[in-house]
Amino acid sequence: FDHHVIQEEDLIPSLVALPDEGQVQSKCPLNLEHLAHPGFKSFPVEQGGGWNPPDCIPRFHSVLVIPYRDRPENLQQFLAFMHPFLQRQNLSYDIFVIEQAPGMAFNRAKLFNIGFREALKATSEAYCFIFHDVDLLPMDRRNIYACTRQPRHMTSHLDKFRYNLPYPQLFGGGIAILKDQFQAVNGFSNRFFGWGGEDDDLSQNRVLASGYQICRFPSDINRYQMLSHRPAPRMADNYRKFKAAGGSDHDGMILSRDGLSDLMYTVLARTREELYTKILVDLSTSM
Ligand code: NGS
Repeated sequence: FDHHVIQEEDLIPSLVALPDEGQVQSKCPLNLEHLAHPGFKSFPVEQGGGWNPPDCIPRFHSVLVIPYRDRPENLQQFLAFMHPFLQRQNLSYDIFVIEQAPGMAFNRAKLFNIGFREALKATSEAYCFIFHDVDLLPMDRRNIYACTRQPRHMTSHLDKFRYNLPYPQLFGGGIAILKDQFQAVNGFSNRFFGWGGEDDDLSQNRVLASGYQICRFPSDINRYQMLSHRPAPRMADNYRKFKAAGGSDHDGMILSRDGLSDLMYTVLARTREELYTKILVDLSTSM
């Protein structure tokens, strides 16, 4: 993306034709440069957190998957911010919050895998997935939450790092990836508990190792604000796991048996909340 305006041809359109409701509707404009008008009011969201533009046919549909535990203030702020943000982009979208039940260390990557599985069961429209942390808010309205041809790292320039990219291969925070691409790399690893490593494993050992490239929008568009919270405990072991997986998976061994293919979990509750669909899961049924 050497141009600083995102073009429609950069993005993957929705493949699903919306049902004709007897109205003559035109396609929603991709008016990213005109999103700044101040009078925008958000529209009511369907129970469960889904939304479609009321007066035009959306060009894009996105499923947002948010792994979650114990951060109610962050979740409220995230939802209050994201609904109007996504609506302004004329997207059709669904928001799934995957909550890990108490007990084990947090497993962000496995919660993403579960969100992917559950969203595919719940909505036939799912083809573009945004795997996103609850504590990051996009600061530029041109940062369109749709999928690109190649997997995209979205959250590259954070206020916390004075809008510098910490290292070029970073793939943490928020990414956009097509369903087929995510399936082709067997999703995330399920083996990273606690902070760190799972995103490096996805980018280095899976996405790049499978021949995809990683793209980013320009740095002025990829700016994010990080919400405050207690820091997560870092796991010393995760760096070793990430390196170990990279060392031996070129024959596809680890890739093919760790990820969507061996994903096990128990759904404790599915709730259509006012602003999102919540899926509470127990991870202790397997590794
Ligand atoms: C690396 C972690 C990544 C993490 C990145 C950025 O060290 O998971 O730092 O963290 N990798 C390992 O632990 C192997 S940040 O600077 O955003 O706090 O995403």
